[in-house]
Amino acid sequence: MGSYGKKPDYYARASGRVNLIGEHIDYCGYSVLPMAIEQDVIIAVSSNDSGRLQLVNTNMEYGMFECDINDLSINKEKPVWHNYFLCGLKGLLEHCKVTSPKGLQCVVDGTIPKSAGLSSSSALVCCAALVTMHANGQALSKKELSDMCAHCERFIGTEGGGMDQAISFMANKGTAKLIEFNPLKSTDVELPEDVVFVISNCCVELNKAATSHFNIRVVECRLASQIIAKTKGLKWREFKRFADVQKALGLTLDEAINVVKEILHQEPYTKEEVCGILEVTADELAQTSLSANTLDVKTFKLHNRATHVFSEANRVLQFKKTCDLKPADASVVLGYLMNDSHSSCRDLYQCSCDDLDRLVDICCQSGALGSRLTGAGWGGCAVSMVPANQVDSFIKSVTEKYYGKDDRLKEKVKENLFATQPGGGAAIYVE
Ligand code: ADP
Ligand code: NG1
Ligand code: MG
Repeated sequence: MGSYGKKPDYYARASGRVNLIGEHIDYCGYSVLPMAIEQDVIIAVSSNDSGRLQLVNTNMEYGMFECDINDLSINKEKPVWHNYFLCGLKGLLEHCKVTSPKGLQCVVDGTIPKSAGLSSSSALVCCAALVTMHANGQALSKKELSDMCAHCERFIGTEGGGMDQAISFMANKGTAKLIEFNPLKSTDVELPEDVVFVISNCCVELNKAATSHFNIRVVECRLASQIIAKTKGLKWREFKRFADVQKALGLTLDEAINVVKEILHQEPYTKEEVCGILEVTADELAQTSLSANTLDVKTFKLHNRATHVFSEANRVLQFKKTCDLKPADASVVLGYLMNDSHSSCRDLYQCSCDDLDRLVDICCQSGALGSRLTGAGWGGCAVSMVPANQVDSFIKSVTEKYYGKDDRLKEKVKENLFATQPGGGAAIYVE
C-alpha cells in the first residue's frame, strides 16, 4: 500500500457482492438474494486533529484528494472516485451528528472490478462510513449502517435500493442472504452443495452515476406504480414503489402481473400521456416522480418494466423456497430461475448489452445450469451456477470462447473470470 510515512492506526474492509437473483427490484421494495464476494475495498487509516481529509489510492488511475473535513461537497455531475468516499463520510457524520470530526489520512486499496455490477461503489461508500464511525468513536449496528449507507450513496445521484450496502454489512461467510426491506432483514440461504457460482465480466463498463440508464429505470417503475395506484383509486402521490401499491391493493404477485396487463399498454408512454393520466403539469411531474438526470426523458416503457419487477420478485421467492426445501432437482430448478431472470432483464427491463448477452450464452453452452447478468447491467458481469465437478472445464471453455477471441481481454482473464464462495461482511481491524 502507498503510505503517509507512518503505520496506520487501523484498517477497514468492505466487500463487493454478487446478486444471485432479484435484479432491479430492491428499489421497488422487493427482496433480493445476494452474497458477499472475496474481492473488497480495504482502507488503511490514521486519524488526527488536522481538520483535513487526505486520500490516496493504490491504483494510480485514481488521483489523490484532499479537502477540509468540515466542508464536504459531492459532485453529482462528475462522479470522480473520491465522491463515493465523501458519501460514506458525510452520511456518517450527519447521521451521528458529529460536530468536530477527526481528520483522516487514508490509503484506499480495492480489488473489485469497477462498474461491473459487483458493487465496487457501495464497498467504497460502506468502507468510508466504517472508517469515519471508528475514527469518531461512534458505534452503529449493522442494520443502522446498512440503511444509512443506502441513503448516503444516493448523494452521488443514483437512486439505488439498498441491496449492496445491506449485504456488505450483513454478510456472513459461507451463506448467501435473502435481504428484505422495510424493515431491513437478512436471512441465511443455504445454497446447494453440488454447485459453484462463477463470475465472468464481459468487460464493458458502465458507471451508474455518470449516466441516466439506472435512474431512468427507477423513474419508470415509480411512474408505473403511480399510474396503477391512481387507476385503482389510491392517493397516487403517496406511492413511489411497486411493493407498496401491491400491498395497498392486497394483490399477490401473480395478480399484480394481471393488473399490469389490464392497466398499462405495451407501447412506450410519452411524458404528455403520463401527465394526462396523473393530471399534473410537466413541472409537477418533475416534483412527484422524476430525478435530476431524468427531467428530459421523453418516453417511458411502463408495461415491460412492471412485468419484469413483479415476475423477478416472484423468482426470488421461488429461489429461496427451492434452497430451503432442497428437492432432488434443486440445482436444475435454480438454473431455470436464473435463465428466466436473464431473459427478463434482457427483453423486458432492457438492462443488458450485446457482449453480456453473448457471454451469458457462452456460459450456458459451457456447462452452466443457469446464467444471468448480475448487478445493474448494461455491461459488467454474469453469474453462472456450475456443477461443482465441472468448474475447471467451464472456466476453460469460457476462457476460449469469450476471452480468447479478443487480444484486449486475453491478458485479463484471471481478474474477470473466477469461482466464488459466500464471503464475510464489513469489519474494522485494529492491530
Ligand atoms: P459498480 O457496479 O462497481 O458498483 P458503479 O458505477 O456504481 O459500479 O461505481 C464504480 C465507481 O466506483 C468507479 O468509477 C470509481 O469511481 C469507484 N470505485 C470503485 N472501486 C474503486 C477503488 N478501488 N478505488 C477508488 N474508487 C473506486
Ligand atoms: P450496482 O450495479 O452494483 O451499482 C445497482 C444498485 C442496486 C440494485 C442493482 C440492480 C446502487 C448502489 N446499487 O447495483 O441497489 O438496484 O443495481 O439490481 O444503486
Ligand atoms: Mg454501484
